[in-house]
Amino acid sequence: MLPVSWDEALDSIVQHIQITQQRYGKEAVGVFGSGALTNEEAYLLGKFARLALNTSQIDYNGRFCMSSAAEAMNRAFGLDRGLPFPLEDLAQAEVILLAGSNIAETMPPLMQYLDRQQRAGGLLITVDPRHSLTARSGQRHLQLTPGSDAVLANGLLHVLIRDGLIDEDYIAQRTSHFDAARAMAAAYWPERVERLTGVPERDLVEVAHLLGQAHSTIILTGRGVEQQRQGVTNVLAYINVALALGLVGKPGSGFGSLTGQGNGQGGREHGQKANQLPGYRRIDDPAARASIARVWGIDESELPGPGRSAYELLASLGTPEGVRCLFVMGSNPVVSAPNALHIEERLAALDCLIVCDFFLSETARLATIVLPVTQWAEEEGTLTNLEGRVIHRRRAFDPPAGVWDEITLLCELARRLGKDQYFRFRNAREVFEELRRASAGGLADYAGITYEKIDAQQGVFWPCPTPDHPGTPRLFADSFPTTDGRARFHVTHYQGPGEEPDRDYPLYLCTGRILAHYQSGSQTRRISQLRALSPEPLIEIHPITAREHGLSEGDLALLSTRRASMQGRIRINETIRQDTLFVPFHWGGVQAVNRLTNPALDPMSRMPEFKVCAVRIERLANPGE
Ligand SMILES: Nc1nc2c(c(=O)[nH]1)N[C@H]1C(S)=C(S)[C@@H](COP(=O)(O)OP(=O)(O)OC[C@H]3O[C@@H](n4cnc5c(=O)[nH]c(N)nc54)[C@H](O)[C@@H]3O)O[C@H]1N2
Ligand SMILES: Nc1nc2c(c(=O)[nH]1)N[C@H]1C(S)=C(S)[C@@H](COP(=O)(O)OP(=O)(O)OC[C@H]3O[C@@H](n4cnc5c(=O)[nH]c(N)nc54)[C@H](O)[C@@H]3O)O[C@H]1N2
Ligand SMILES: [Mo]
Repeated sequence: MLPVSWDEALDSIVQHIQITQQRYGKEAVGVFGSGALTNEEAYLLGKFARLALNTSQIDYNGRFCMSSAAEAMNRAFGLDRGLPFPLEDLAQAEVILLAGSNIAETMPPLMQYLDRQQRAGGLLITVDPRHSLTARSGQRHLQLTPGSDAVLANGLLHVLIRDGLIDEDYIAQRTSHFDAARAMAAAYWPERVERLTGVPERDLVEVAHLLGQAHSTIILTGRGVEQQRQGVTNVLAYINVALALGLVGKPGSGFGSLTGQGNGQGGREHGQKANQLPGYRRIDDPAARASIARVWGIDESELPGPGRSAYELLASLGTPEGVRCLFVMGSNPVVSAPNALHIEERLAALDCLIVCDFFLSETARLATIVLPVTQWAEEEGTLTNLEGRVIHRRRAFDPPAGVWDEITLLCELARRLGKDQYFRFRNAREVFEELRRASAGGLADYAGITYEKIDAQQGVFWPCPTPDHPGTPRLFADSFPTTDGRARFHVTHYQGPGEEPDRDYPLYLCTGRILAHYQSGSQTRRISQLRALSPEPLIEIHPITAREHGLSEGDLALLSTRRASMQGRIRINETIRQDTLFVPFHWGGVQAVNRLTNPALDPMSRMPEFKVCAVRIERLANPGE
C-alpha cells in the first residue's frame, strides 16, 4: 500500500463517488456501518448516506447481531430496547432462563449479577446445545438440538397452559392474541418436544413448573436463539412464555435480549440501518420522513427509501444492479459475514472500496483506500448500553499525528461533495445536539438528554423527551407503545433450520465466541497474550463423534459445508451434543468458519443463520506426518 496525504485520499474518494454515480446512478454507492460507532458517528453516517451520497444503500454489522431480537420486540411490545429494565433487576430475580447466550465468556461483567442472584437462592436455567461455561454455573441446563428453540419455548407454553400456571389476569388486561398462541401451543405436547429438541419430557415439565411457580422470573435471549433463519420467531416464542407468565413490566421480572457490541443498542436507533431514520423511526413512514426532513432542512422527497439489508448489500457488490463503490466504517465482513468467501469475491469485484479502520483488517487489505481513524479512547461521544442507558465516553488520549476522527472525516467529505451546509459540525457534542432534535418524538427519544445530564446522573435511560424528564429505567409498567396499548402474542410455529444434517454433511455446525477474542479478531489477534491463550480456532467435538471420525485431541481437521472448507484443531468436549460441532468465528483465511456458514436469511429481520448449518469433518495430516 502506498501512503498518500489526506487531501489526495479525499479528492480521490470524491472522484470515485462522482464517477460511479454519473455512470451507474446514485444507488451504486453504498455504506456499511457498525455497532462499534458512537451514537454521533452512527447518526452522522446515516445522514451522510442519505444526504451527501443520496443513496438508500446503507446497512451495518448490527444486522448480523441484533436485528432478530429488535424485530421481535418491536412486534410484541411496540418498542425495542434490549433490556427494558436495569441490569440490577437480574440480581433480584428468583429464576433466570438464559437461552442461547454464553455470558461467562462474552459478557463477564454480567456474571456478578448472576452470582448475587444465586447467592440469594435464585436459580439459573440455561438453554444451549453446549454445556457452556455459563451453563456450568447454572442449576439446570436444557441441551436442545441446534435450531429448535421455537419448539422448546412452545413446549414450555404448552405445559404452563396445561398445568394452570399462566397469569390469566395479566393476559386479559395487558395482552392481545392469546387465543391464537394457545391454539398453536396445543400442538407442542411434551413427547413431541422431546422428539424435536432432544430435551427430556421430564426436564421440560420441571423447568415449566420452576418458571410458573417463581415470584419473579426473567427470560433472556442471546445470539444462539436469534442468529437463525427463524430467529424472530424463536424470540417471539420466548416472549409468548414471558407474557403468559405476566412477567413483562413487573419489577424483578421481564423479558430481554442481551445486546452484544459496544454500542449495539444506540447503533440500531439512529439511522444507519437500511430501513430506518433517527429516533428509531421507519424510513417508509411518511410522518417520520417529514419530521426528519424538517430537522435536516430538506424536502421530504429528497430522502431515499429503504435499502438492502447487510448480507444482501454485500452480495450485490460489483453486480450490474448492485453497489460499485462501498464505504466501510467499523466492520470486517471478510471474516464476519456468512458465506465469507463469496463476500470476499464480491468485495474484490468493486470499482472502489474505502475502509475506515485503525487496523489493517482482512477487509482493509482489499481496499482501494484505507483511512486511518481514531479509536475509542481517542474520541469523545455517547454510547447506549444494553440497558438503554446513554453514557458519555470521554477522550482519554490524543490520537497520533495524521489520524482523523470520523466526524471530521464525514463532514470534510460532505463538504467536498458540495453538501457543506448540512454537515457543519465541529465535534461530537454538536452532532449530539442535532441528534436530540432529530430523535424528538421518536420511540428512542433523546430530546431531554445532554452531556451534562449524563454526567450528573451516571447515564440517562431513554426515552427522555424533555430536559426535566429523569429518563426511563423501566419500560412497560402500565402499558405498551402499541396501537392498543397491549403486548401481542404471536403464532410461532417451528420450521427448522435452512440446512439439516444429511448423508454428505452429517453434523450440525454451531458458531460463536470464546473469551480471548473479539469478533472478527482484527483487534485481539494482534495482542500476544491473547494469541498465546488462543492461537487458532478449536473445533469442539464429542469424544464418541471424534472416535467415529478417527480424530484425537490436537489433530488438525478439515470442516466442509456446501459452500467451502476451513481448518481447525480438535478439542474433545464430552459435554457437547454428539451431533454438533462448535467453532468460534474470530479468524480469517483458511481458519474462517464463516466460509462455511449458511447465508439463509430470516424473512422478517434479514438476519443470517450463523448458528446452524450442516457440516462434514475429516482428519488432516499434521505437518511432518
Ligand atoms: N469474548 C468476546 N465477548 C464478546 C464478543 C466476542 O466476540 N468475544 N462479541 C460481543 C458481541 S457483538 C455479541 S453479539 C455478544 C454475543 O454473546 P453470546 O450470545 O453469548 O455469544 P455466542 O457465542 O455467539 O452465542 C451464545 C451461545 O449460543 C449457543 N447456541 C448455538 N446454537 C444455538 C441454538 O440453536 N439455540 C440456543 N439456545 N443456543 C445456541 C452457542 O453454543 C453459544 O454458547 O458477545 C459480545 N461479547
Ligand atoms: N459465524 C459467525 N459469524 C458472526 C457471528 C457469529 O456468532 N458467528 N456474530 C456476528 C455478530 S453478532 C457481529 S456483531 C459481527 C461483528 O463482526 P465485525 O463487523 O467484523 O466486527 P469487528 O471485528 O468488531 O470489526 C470491526 C472492525 O472495525 C474496526 N473498528 C472498531 N471500532 C471502530 C470505530 O470506532 N471506528 C472504525 N472506523 N473502525 C472501528 C476494528 O478494528 C475492526 O477491524 O460478526 C457477526 N458474525
Ligand atoms: Mo454482535
